Amino acid sequence: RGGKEDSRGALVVLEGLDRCGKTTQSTRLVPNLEKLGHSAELWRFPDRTTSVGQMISSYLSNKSQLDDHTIHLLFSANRWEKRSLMESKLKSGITLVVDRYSYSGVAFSSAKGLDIEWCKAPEIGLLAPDLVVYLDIPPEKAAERGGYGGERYEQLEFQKKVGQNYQVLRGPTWKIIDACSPMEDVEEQLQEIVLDCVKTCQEGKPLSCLWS
Ligand code: Z5A
Repeated sequence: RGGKEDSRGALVVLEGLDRCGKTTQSTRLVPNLEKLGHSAELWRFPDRTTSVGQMISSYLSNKSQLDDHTIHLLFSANRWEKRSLMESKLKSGITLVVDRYSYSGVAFSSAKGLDIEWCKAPEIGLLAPDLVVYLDIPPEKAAERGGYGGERYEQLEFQKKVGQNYQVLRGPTWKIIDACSPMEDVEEQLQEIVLDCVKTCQEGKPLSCLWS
């Protein structure tokens, strides 16, 4: 393997606590990649546009109540419903920059007290990211940023537990960026790491599945 015929786009995931800057950075990264001649798309989970996504959105904005296990499985289903599209986009050479993925699923649900292995199980078989960039911010700092407190989960104690769970999930494909640095510095570091990953995927790195 590794020939030109195996060239593909990269699956890049941004993770981190609420308000760490994922939206800011992912919306800068995609046009930056395009300017450098790479095809790229911005995705985010939850994808609130699907019917499953609308159930999730209603739950997050406290308009509906769901059992913790049920909402966990809905978040997972929301990724499964996009899996085949994700694979075909990657194989057609498009790099996907994904704002939150399975790690959010596990870190948030296990912060409610659900067993971490139980939380990981429904994610098995989804595509494994080539790169996970964790935008690292202390929960207290994140809380100082605008708009905190509107949705479910946007509470300091809860975010602290989520941060601890993320640490447990860290693996060899993870890179950590200090999310308290100025936006432009984060942008520059992110671009450099991602370009490296895009190159490896163009050279034919095979796709793999979670949890690997
Ligand atoms: N969730 C789950 O439980 N299970 C799952 O499987 C998934 C998700 C996928 C909704 O996610 C919730 O769903 C989320 C996890 C859970 N709950 N929480 N918490 P979401 O992605 O839709 O929402 P979010 O995480 O709350 O994203 P956000 O509010 O959009 O935050 P962000 O994208 O990380 O940050 P931002 O909007 O780019 O920036 C926030 C503010 O900080 C803004 O004013 C910026 O101008 C400012 N900012 C950004 N960068 C900087 C720097 N470097 N310096 C200073 N200020 C900055």
